[in-house]
Amino acid sequence: MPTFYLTTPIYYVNARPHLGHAYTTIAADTTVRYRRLAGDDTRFLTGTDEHGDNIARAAAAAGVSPQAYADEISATFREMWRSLGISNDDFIRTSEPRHKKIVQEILQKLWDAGEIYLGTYGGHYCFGCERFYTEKEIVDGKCPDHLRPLEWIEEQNYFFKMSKYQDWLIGYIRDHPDLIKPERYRNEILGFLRDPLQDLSISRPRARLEWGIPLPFDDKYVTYVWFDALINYVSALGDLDSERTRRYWPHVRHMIGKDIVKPHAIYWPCMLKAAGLDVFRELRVTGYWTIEGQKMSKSLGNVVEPPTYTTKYGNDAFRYFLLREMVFGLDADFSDSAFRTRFNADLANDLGNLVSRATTLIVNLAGGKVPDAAAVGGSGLKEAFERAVAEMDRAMADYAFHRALAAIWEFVGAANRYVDTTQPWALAKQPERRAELEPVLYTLAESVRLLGVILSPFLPEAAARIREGMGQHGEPRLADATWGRLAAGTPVAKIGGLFPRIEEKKAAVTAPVTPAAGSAAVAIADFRKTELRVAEVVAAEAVAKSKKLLKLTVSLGDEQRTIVAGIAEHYAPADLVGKKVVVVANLEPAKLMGVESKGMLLAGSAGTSLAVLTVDRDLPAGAKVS
Ligand code: ME8
Repeated sequence: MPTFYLTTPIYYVNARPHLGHAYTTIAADTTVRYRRLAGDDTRFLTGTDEHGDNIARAAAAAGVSPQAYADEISATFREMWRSLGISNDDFIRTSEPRHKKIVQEILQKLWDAGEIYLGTYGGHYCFGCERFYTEKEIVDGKCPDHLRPLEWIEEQNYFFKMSKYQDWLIGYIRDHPDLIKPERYRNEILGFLRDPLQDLSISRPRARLEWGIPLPFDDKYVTYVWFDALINYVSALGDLDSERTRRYWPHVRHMIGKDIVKPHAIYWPCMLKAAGLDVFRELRVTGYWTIEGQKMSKSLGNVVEPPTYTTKYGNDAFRYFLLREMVFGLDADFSDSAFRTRFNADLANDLGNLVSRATTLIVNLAGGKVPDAAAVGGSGLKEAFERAVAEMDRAMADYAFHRALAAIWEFVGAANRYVDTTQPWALAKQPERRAELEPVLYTLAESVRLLGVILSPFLPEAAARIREGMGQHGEPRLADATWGRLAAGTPVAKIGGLFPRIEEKKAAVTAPVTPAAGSAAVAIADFRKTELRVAEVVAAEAVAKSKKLLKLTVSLGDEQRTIVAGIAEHYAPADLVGKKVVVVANLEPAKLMGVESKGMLLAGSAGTSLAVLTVDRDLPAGAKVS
């Protein structure tokens, strides 16, 4: 049985949990739930990072002890994950004795092995980041993150001999191409490693900072917060030689945000190597969320906390949006309008509608029992399902949640089209065609049952409701996601209201996309000059040096063309391949960033949202649009 141990960052207890923390934790939760569904032996860890200057100062400002302060905020995180349905096996706090013990054990080991020495350090220090900055990193004498002046500090400190691991680390990253992903972060780290690596100051004098773990070999010092925090991933498993450590440590993977790549990709492997522990298997780095195009920050007052959405629309809707909207590793934007659009289109219309229609038909036309029939061969749904599962599996190995969901939604779309074309309600009215009805209803029931299995990592609550309505008991397993397993006679209940549509406020609907007043009327004859056609995207790639443009190769049935479209900020190339889009086919060719475009892709936009026009039933590539 494969073993899979995944961790999130442990979050600082100086801020309440927000959308960014929630995203990383939800993405990790989805991954672990997927591995569990596949039958792996999994372990999932999250927790809080509680030591250091920042916390000590925040506690002082609040007039409480650092421990009391940490207790309170740590509990907020724990409670937030519980309410969001996060399935972590453990929650580690760095102020716990079990953590302190392992940190001290590792420090002692490194000290005994001569990996640590006492030296003098002087440098530009940012109290916000709790770290020294190199000359290169400083911007106008200020911390690039906090934009506050840095302070020059000189003190005796203990150093970890990190510099001696530079060549080893470069070699290790080169030999393990999958260690750090996406690629851009791996390149960033290899780029950083072109400059000499410094030794790492791993202590802070207690005279300046009390709130930390004392060094076991000199208690006038406490451990530097990163040296302390990173060890949580090990300490949470127990003693270094415990059965649990031996079982899970060789399979550890870390998911983090792009802000903390350096400590994870540089300090941490060197620390592990020096301590004689295996290096993690994977470091997976997520992009950052902006809010309506702006950085999320307390000072801007735009920090999104999950309950704003989850109490109104449910945990699953929030999860779905985050997982579907962000291309893993790239930045993405959160906006209220994008949330509503996805909710209504994907969850209410596509999924909710399918599940409600299918179960209602089975209840009304088959007495609420799965009919005794085989699935309809040749409906294409079995194949559509198998394609979706294969693509979902590939995508999940890449942590490409958006691709996994897009693949599942291809299947949802196919199932909805199947209802439209077979029209079971009409079949039921024609006695001579009743024999066709039962296989159709079986096919629909099977489609819905399977969604209850494969959606479970992404939409755990909705998937559980689907399974319950479809008479499925026990934990779902990926092995059950095999077409045709649904037993005749299984009771089916109507599953309505999974995702009730969000009714748009008038203002939002009437926000003019194209100003109606003042736009000139076009004669029909003129409009007819525009040749609109359905085109299938066969390949898509980014246009070099352009943030906005994608180069698409589309098929118009009897010919292929290149079309350049300004949609790179809204679609990943992989999302477009296979889509049937609408293009203007008789436009004069134009060169965009050096690439000749023969035609134009049609898309709608409102504010920061953009959606490519597709056809809602299958049409062959090349079909005329009028
Ligand atoms: O850095 N978009 O903790 P932290 C996406 N304690 N993710 C975001 C985000 C945003 N706008 N803002 C924060 C620490 N995150 C250390 C970690 S690990 C041994 C110690 C997420 O509370 C993202 O995962 O500042 C980022 O890496 C993490 O929160 C930072 O959390």
